[in-house]
Amino acid sequence: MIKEITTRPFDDQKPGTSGLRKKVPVFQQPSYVENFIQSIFDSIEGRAGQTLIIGGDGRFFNREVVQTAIKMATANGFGRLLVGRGGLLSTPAASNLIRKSGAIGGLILSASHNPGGPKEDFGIKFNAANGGPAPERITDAIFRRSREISAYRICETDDVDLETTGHLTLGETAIEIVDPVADYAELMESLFDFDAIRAMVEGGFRMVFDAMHAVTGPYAREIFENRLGAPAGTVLNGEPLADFGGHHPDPNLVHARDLYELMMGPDAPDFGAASDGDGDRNLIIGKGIYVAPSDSLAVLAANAHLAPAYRGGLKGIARSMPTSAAADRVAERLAIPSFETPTGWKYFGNLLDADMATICGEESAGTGSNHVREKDGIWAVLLWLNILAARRESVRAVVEGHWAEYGRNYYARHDYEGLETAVAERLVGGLRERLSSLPGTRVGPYAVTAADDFAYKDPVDGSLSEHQGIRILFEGGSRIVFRLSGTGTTGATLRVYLERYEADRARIGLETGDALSELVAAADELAAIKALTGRDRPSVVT
Ligand code: VG1
Ligand code: CO
Repeated sequence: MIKEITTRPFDDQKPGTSGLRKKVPVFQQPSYVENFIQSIFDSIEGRAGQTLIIGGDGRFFNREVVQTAIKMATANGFGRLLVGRGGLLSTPAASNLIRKSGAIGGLILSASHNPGGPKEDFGIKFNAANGGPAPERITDAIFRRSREISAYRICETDDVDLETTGHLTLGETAIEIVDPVADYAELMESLFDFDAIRAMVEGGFRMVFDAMHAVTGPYAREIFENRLGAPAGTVLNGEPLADFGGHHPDPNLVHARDLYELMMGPDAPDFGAASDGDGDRNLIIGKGIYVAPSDSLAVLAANAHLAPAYRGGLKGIARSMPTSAAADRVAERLAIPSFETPTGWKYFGNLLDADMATICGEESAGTGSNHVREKDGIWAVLLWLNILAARRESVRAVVEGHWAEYGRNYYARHDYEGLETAVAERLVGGLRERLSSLPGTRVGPYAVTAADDFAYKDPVDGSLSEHQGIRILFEGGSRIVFRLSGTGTTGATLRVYLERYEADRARIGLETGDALSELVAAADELAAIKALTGRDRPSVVT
């Protein structure tokens, strides 16, 4: 029943920031999925007899690809497969299962915050034995393999029943259909003071969690409603749907607008949160106050010692380069190292494995710790809840207290989506050419102190990652970063990251838009965004 099927390579299977993401019809081409999965398997040394985790975020095409992955893993000699019931596993839950079961890796089927449906996005990501996204060395090998592949192996058999937990065997391979939530919920209970959070909830603290019809619904219900005693209905949009109810499962102020309006309204609950398609991002909104992800990272790091798992302190804090420097100020105060990595969680893996960093974060609403090797939406919500329970203060009081103590890094990201690739590349290329001439010049009120194309040398394995974004640094700690997205599926997305540091307590309460208006003008002056793209405003501001 194991067959070797002849195939021809595709030339576009290059993993981006987080796995291979394409439109569903691209993945539906004959043997497209099989080629990529075989290329992954061919890049895993010593896979014979090993354990592999398989699951995804439940989007359109998830079940079909789970079945293909099971049949191919069986034909490729894996000894044991752990598959989430219904084909579901959130990204952090998959990371946890890989670590807990001693698996050699896992296939996570997700396009994260991108929309789902027959004409929308799908994705496949490989995570390695540490539970983290495969490092560049492996994704490069997968891409190389995909360009020369000539055959794939698959077990021709009926589909496996994914709906009931239990054990079965296919050929030589043991398959377990596992409860996607149980191990993850247990891990969360081991990290946080659930008694204190429960007591806060029983004391009248009101929260809502918007699962955006994505994978976190079942996790959130089990953890917030069943284990922490929040009333039924705390979890909104809790049924995972193949098309996420027609929305983008992206927890930002555009796509989680209803939650935002609820939290800004007269009868707002104390705490609002949301997660994305695959459960690794988080949006945090207090009563009347949105918490920017970069601020959230800093606040979590500064207060992590209030949660049992981090009582002994942090080893270090890592942030992606475009993330604001607010977390660096916390690291400085704690006298621990801080790290600045390229965009994408894969760059945190070595720092976490080497115990050099404990908490990591990205401006794109991703925060996590050494408990797994992915960012983790529900973890971030629980750490916030644990901190609020310990401090007995509101989100607003905690955040404003943080600004008063450390100063405020005003921050926004402007995305220009769906640009022509050539135009976006010309814009970034133009900046790159002018980098060396910028220091010493002024842009509006800002004096440029440095400008570079960010490169990162991994302090653990010495690997070098170049061209990770254009940085223009100004006197006083403000800066603008330009980079192109590596997760989109149509055209190019330009991301412009704006940051202004304000130490003066009298000026930490401005509206973000007002605080950054001169920087926005400076970004256009530097990169000629309007002239080159013809856009007079960004598609999304977060
Ligand atoms: C985006 C974010 C990045 C994040 C990545 C994957 O990448 O900017 O911070 O790690 O998505 O997150 P890019 O290349 O489009 O800027 V997820 O939740 O989409 O897996
Ligand atoms: Co995600």
